[in-house]
Amino acid sequence: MSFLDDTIAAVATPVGQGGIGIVRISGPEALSLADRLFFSCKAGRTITAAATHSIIYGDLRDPADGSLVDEVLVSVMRGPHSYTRDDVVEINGHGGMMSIRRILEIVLAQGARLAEPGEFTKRAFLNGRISLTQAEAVMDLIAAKTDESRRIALDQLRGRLAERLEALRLALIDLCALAEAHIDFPEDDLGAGAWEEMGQGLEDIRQELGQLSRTFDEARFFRDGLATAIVGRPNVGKSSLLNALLQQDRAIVTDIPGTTRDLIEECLNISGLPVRIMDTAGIRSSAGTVEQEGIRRSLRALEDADCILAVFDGSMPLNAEDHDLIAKIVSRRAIIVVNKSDLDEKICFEELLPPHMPLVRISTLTGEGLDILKALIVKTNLRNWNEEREGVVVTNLRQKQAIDQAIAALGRGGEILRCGQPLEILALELRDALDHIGSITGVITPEMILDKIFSEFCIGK
Ligand SMILES: Nc1nc2c(ncn2[C@@H]2O[C@H](COP(=O)(O)OP(=O)(O)OP(=O)(O)O)[C@@H](O)[C@H]2O)c(=O)[nH]1
Ligand SMILES: [Mg+2]
Repeated sequence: MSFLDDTIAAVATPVGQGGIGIVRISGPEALSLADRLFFSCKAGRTITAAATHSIIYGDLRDPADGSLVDEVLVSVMRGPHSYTRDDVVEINGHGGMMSIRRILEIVLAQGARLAEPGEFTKRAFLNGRISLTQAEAVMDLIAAKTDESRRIALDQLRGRLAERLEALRLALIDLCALAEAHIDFPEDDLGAGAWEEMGQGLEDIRQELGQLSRTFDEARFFRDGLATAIVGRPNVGKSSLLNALLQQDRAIVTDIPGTTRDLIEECLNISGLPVRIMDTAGIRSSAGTVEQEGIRRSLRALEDADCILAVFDGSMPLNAEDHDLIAKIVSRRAIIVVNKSDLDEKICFEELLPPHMPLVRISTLTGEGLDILKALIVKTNLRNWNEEREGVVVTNLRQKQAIDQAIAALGRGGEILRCGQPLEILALELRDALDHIGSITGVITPEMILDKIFSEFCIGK
């Protein structure tokens, strides 16, 4: 449930020690509530009387006993020119965990309700300041792992996706109105040309949505990261590869096969592409209970990965386990990594491995080939990105699914037109497509979905 008429508060800065800590308050009581705690050194200076977008300095005291809680700067932003469009007060205190918690306590004791995760942004959306895609972009911006991810989130925050979708929605409303007018006044003959035009209009919108939907294939990596699993039989150098890519001694490396037991996941920035790289337990058949569980996790990581780095030991001939791995990855997006290039190569890998797969020779020991591998990870996974990155892209699964549902409804609508079926059925499909597009920007989005979206936000945002 969303309440819009009460006053909410939360700590807006990260937990821990910092130069300052901020308690944010939003709602009709924000100014008067903060005033009961605030004492300016200049007599008579109050938050309620302060100009909007001003900052005032003073003491914060607990009204219960008059004790000093902190020295603060208070920012005053009156609605509608604020983040939530309600009155907003931000209390900037010294950034210690105890003192900022104490400030929140006395704010809550004055009657503010502790904000739910994302509730400030939810209010900005419900009060009509931003669209739902913009609200989602706020979270993406906060979570952005690379500069390119930040740029994409910012683009969405500025409303580019919402604008594009709104234009398509308005075009669709026109078509819908035309169909519905003809249902109401069938005697007004529109002529064959009008129906053709309508069919074309539908198709144009469907094509544009299709183009948007396709950008998700690659754009999603910038939001969620490219899930990349390093797999291979024991001792080929998977953990050494993880360490070399991270340039840190993260995973244990030994010459004993079966060293890694658990998944190790780390984040890597390769030319702006956020990569979630996973080191896995070496896959083999003879293994003890603990290792078997590790191998089960390796196989699952292999299944779920967007991209697989299949590692082989270049100094050894291929064995049965290597061949098993090749069978598992042959139809997947994978890069063959032949490691230990500092040693003599025993076989010709090009002849034994699937020819369609990119292959790179590396040595985690000398660092040879690592740059080529990184470039290959980008090239294999971002095939269309150069053309797509300047346009509007979709990074969020919820948005992509709604677009696909709209595309399906428009496809059915086109078919109905072509077969000359009743316009009532066409109008239903068009309404369906409209609902799906509207749900993306939040023109119509069920409360349940809103709750789910905002619950993934952090507290205080
Ligand atoms: N000569 C040479 N040895 C390497 C290279 N990379 C790894 N090794 C050695 O290979 C052995 C195994 O390395 P790991 O990184 O632990 O191999 P792994 O694939 O993670 O092994 P498991 O965790 O058991 O599956 C260690 O002794 C490494 O020092 C390389 O490029 N050249
Ligand atoms: Mg290992």
